[in-house]
Amino acid sequence: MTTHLTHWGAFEADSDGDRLTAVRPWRDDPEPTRLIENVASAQHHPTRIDQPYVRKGWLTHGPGAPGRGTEPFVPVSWETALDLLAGELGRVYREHGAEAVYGGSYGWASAGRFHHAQSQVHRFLNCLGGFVRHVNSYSLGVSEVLLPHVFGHLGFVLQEAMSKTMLVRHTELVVAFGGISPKNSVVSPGGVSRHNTRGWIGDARARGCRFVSISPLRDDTPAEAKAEWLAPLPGSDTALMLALAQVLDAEGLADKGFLDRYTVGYERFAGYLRGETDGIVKSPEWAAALTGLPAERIRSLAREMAGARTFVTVGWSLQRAQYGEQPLWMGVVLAAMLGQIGLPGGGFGHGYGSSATVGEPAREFSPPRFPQGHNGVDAFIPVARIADMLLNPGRPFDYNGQRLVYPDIRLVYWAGGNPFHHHQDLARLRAAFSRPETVVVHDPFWSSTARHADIVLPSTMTIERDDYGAGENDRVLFRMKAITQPHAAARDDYAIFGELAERLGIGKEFTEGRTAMEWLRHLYEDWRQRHSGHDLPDFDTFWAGEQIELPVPDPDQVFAARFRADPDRYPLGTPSGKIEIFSETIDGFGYADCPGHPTWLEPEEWLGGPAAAEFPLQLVANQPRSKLHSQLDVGAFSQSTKVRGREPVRLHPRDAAARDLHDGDLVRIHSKRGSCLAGLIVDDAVRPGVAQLSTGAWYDPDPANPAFCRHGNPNVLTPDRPSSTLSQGCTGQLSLVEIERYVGTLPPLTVDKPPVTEPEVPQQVS
Ligand SMILES: Nc1nc2c(c(=O)[nH]1)N[C@H]1C(S)=C(S)[C@@H](COP(=O)(O)OP(=O)(O)OC[C@H]3O[C@@H](n4cnc5c(=O)[nH]c(N)nc54)[C@H](O)[C@@H]3O)O[C@H]1N2
Ligand SMILES: Nc1nc2c(c(=O)[nH]1)N[C@H]1C(S)=C(S)[C@@H](COP(=O)(O)OP(=O)(O)OC[C@H]3O[C@@H](n4cnc5c(=O)[nH]c(N)nc54)[C@H](O)[C@@H]3O)O[C@H]1N2
Ligand SMILES: [Mo]
Repeated sequence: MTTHLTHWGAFEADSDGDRLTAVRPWRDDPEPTRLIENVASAQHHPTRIDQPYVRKGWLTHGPGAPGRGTEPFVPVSWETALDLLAGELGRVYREHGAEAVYGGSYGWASAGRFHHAQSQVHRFLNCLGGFVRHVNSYSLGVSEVLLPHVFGHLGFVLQEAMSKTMLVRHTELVVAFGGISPKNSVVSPGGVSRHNTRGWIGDARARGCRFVSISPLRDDTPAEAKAEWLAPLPGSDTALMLALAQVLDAEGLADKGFLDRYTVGYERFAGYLRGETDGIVKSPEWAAALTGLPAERIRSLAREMAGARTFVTVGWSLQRAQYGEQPLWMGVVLAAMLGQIGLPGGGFGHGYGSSATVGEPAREFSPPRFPQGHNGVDAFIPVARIADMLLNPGRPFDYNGQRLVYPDIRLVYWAGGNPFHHHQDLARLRAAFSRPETVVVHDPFWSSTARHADIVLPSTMTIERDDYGAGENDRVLFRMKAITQPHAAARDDYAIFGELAERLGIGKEFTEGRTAMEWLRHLYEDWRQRHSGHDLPDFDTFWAGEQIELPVPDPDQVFAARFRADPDRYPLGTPSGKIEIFSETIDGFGYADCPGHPTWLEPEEWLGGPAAAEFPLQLVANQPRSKLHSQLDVGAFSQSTKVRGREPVRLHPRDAAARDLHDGDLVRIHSKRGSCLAGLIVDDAVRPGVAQLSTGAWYDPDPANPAFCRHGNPNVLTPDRPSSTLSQGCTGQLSLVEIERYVGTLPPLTVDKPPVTEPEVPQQVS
């Protein structure tokens, strides 16, 4: 048995050289996940890319030929593919410069830190002169921009977060906005060694800690919490938090001492709470009308929070929405008013349950990394502005106090991500993807993005190559030795870039003369030397073993303890060094969609607004429980959750009955942007008025209508609307839809098979 690591956990496997013959969870994992079942079952699925392909029109007519996403692919040899691609890269860099190449290549790729596809493509393009990059993520697009203004860098909030051990020992009340999701906390970028969500929650509960889960889904918090479930209208959390704050303010429960010493701008904000600025007191009665929660429960909850060691956690999903700054900022303000930031088990957290990482104490140092080199291009976009950029070259836009301009992109290079999974309004994205002259994709699978490329190169999966990896903040570094040979003609991304680099005359810069195994040894030994005080095994010993534990200086980490002890010596990373309840900087930008303090702003698409008349259901497009994003959707565990082969959508019994819908029905979901098929599950764990359809079903567009997905990808429904001018983040989580029974013949899926191919044509002279 060989131990191996994925983003969703470690496993042990046997193989016959070609496929995994037995897979079981890593022996040290107390809460293994069924996601590991997807790996072996997907490895040789027909949707694995077996060899290089070029889109027919591109091959025949050259760069810029129309038909991307609809034409057949022509299989070509590696030699032909690499020659064509090297020629095209040379042309674009020569004729248009590095500013014409988008290499953001956002996406999770796979665990394993050397073969991390995004690092590989960045290093490669940097050797060619650089590329237009992205900043921020789909995960935390608002947090990354907002927190430095009001609380300190995101890394501070996540890496120095309160240890779960301290919640287990000290917390009396956890108030979790967005829940503490048992499905999401199985995952961490780079991997997870020991899953522990149910464990720590069960232990805290056994000691007497109470949990209040504020979320549209009852199962957003594990049963072990025995949580009280409050389900305000999705998108209304800011109103709820404001009312909690108003009670604290009005009843003298706000911690004045804390506010004076550690925050700025409370009085200005309190004027808004009290209705002095707009004539509206943000009372529980006011919030009851917006959230649908009883005013009395809001009032009593505020008093309970003030009377206990309380931990406020705001899930990442709340900021993946229009005006996503507001609930996050308001969560910080609420915790500040309670005055427990910096105390064991009290204060504020961001995303307990959003990732296995949050609440794991910081490691003394991170695992080795593959250097990405220097990017010679200044131009960038906030990651979720991809379609805007491709559709509007030269157009100015605002972001975080800056005025920027969209570059004119001729070539898009993607390795390790799937924009036709992650982006919103896929029909619009498809129109945007028709603009560049050339789109290149590396992927192990015929992902939706690979199907929208011109040059498609097959990558290996991690089980087919040697690597090592550890999750963000995870304390175990795993050896990830190849368990099988590569599928068909698939190659490592590193090998592909190495060959391209040779052809483009940058071979030495890119590879530095090393094979992949030589890189692993070099990076590891260099890292070991930098941490020589730590008795790390040499590379050969590590490679002969299986994993090593990384040192953790303070397992019982208390968030912001130093700041609390001495705010002058350990100021926060904000302009004032304190928590900014009012931000002069943000106020100075003058953005109507993000004022100078947390504010209730009514979203365009929520159940409390006029748009709900036409589309009366709130779609929650959250993360899938049976896979990571779109990865391995063809795998056994993911497939076992489908309803008649389509992605499941959950609806409350009341909403199903009102539409005469029944469990197991095929339904059509539609929004202002588009529509999709899905299979219905009727479930009272869903708040009335809410439809939950997770992301991840591979986009299977109707050939005549790209806005209709036959499989159930919610991103044909979601709007491509920025969170705000400040952050320009993704807002995929919430949108408005309607659902009806699907009548008519069921169109077969095509995305579970490889795309149409045509026999090899004679090689062109390029
Ligand atoms: N509506 C809505 N949309 C959302 C969200 C939401 O909440 N709602 N959430 C967003 C969030 S938080 C995120 S992070 C994104 C995730 O979006 P992505 O990270 O883009 O999604 P993945 O499916 O993980 O894409 C990874 C791709 O890399 C490929 N891959 C894996 N290993 C390798 C490798 O070694 N080499 C190469 N070349 N390729 C590899 C996989 O096959 C897959 O196609 O989605 C976002 N989209
Ligand atoms: N199994 C699995 N785990 C994953 C991932 C995956 O794809 N699969 N993806 C990983 C990634 S990349 C990320 S970024 C994290 C994301 O972590 P999160 O953002 O926390 O995950 P989501 O599942 O999108 O949302 C969590 C819950 O928030 C609730 N919610 C939605 N809108 C609102 C609202 O307005 N108010 C309140 N109170 N609650 C709301 C929804 O019911 C939803 O189930 O998850 C990670 N974990
Ligand atoms: Mo994410």
